Amino acid sequence: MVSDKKIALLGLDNAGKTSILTAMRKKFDVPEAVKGLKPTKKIERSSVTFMDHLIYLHDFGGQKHYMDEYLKNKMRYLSGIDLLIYVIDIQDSLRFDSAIAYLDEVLEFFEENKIDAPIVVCLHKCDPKIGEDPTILKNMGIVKHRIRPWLEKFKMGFYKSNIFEIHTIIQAFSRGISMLYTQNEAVQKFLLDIVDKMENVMALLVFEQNGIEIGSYFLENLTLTMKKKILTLYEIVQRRILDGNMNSYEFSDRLDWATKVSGVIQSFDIEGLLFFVLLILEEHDEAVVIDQFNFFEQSYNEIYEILRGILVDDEEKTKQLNG
Ligand SMILES: Nc1nc2c(ncn2[C@@H]2O[C@H](COP(=O)(O)OP(=O)(O)O)[C@@H](O)[C@H]2O)c(=O)[nH]1
Ligand SMILES: [Mg+2]
Repeated sequence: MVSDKKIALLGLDNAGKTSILTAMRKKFDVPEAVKGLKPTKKIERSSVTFMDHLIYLHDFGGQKHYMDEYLKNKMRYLSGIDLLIYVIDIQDSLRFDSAIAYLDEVLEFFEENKIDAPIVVCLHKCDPKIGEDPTILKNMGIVKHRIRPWLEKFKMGFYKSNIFEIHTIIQAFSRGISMLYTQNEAVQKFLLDIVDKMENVMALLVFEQNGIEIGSYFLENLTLTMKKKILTLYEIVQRRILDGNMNSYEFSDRLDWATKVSGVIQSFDIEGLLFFVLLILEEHDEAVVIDQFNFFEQSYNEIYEILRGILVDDEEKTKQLNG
């Protein structure tokens, strides 16, 4: 049984919703059946596959008359949502009031109807060149501050995104989607446990085959540039083991001119789905690195079982696998 999840993408018009969906479509496989839908009028539907789940994306048009209609018929449009992705144009400070009022209305509805969906807030159009711009930083501060009261009531995360760096969008979606699967907490806990027992770990990341992050650990104080470099390295070595038909690949590289690292990527084939685990160690003498890699290798069985656990997230599947 495939369990479908309903993901809603909401925000004012011009926030960037359709662009985000387009970016996701490029990245993920879209079943033929849902291609060729009409452009954003009321709700544009699309879907992506994540692990063995088909996830529907609903792009609610953000124009005023459509918004009013959703808000009038909230039950119809908003019930049954498993994950809300709310997009705010972080450059458009003149419309923060309306953007936040719209989100408030939706979340009040969730609250009244006990809809316990996690929420991803995309601080969108945070373009590569303006991420550190004082105006943009101030805008982000304002938006976060205004939304903050909801943090007590919902699982919620803020993510900077822009369409020029697709990984920012993938990351926001991944985090949101991973919040849908409680088992991911097991992955996260495992990562932290093992990092605790090791030395020199700079990053430990788990991805599924579409590039969706299942769990991650980054050493505190890593700069954004270093994290980006690690994610780029991930893409390169993942491609390398796929192209080379390998299960595992060890490498060395630099995160910047001063920081050398050693890394290993290992793939896991679980029920026909591929998962990748990437470990990045701060450079050390070879014996120490080998020792750490060996230690890490001993946990592969456990990783396998935990990842398998993610796939088995309904009773029927449990029975199917056990029987
Ligand atoms: N600078 C910038 N522009 C963006 C970004 N994402 C979307 N846009 C632009 O914002 C406009 C509105 O985007 P669209 O996806 O149609 O918004 P929607 O109404 O929410 O679906 C378009 O001109 C996009 O090219 C982004 O990350 N940065
Ligand atoms: Mg649109």
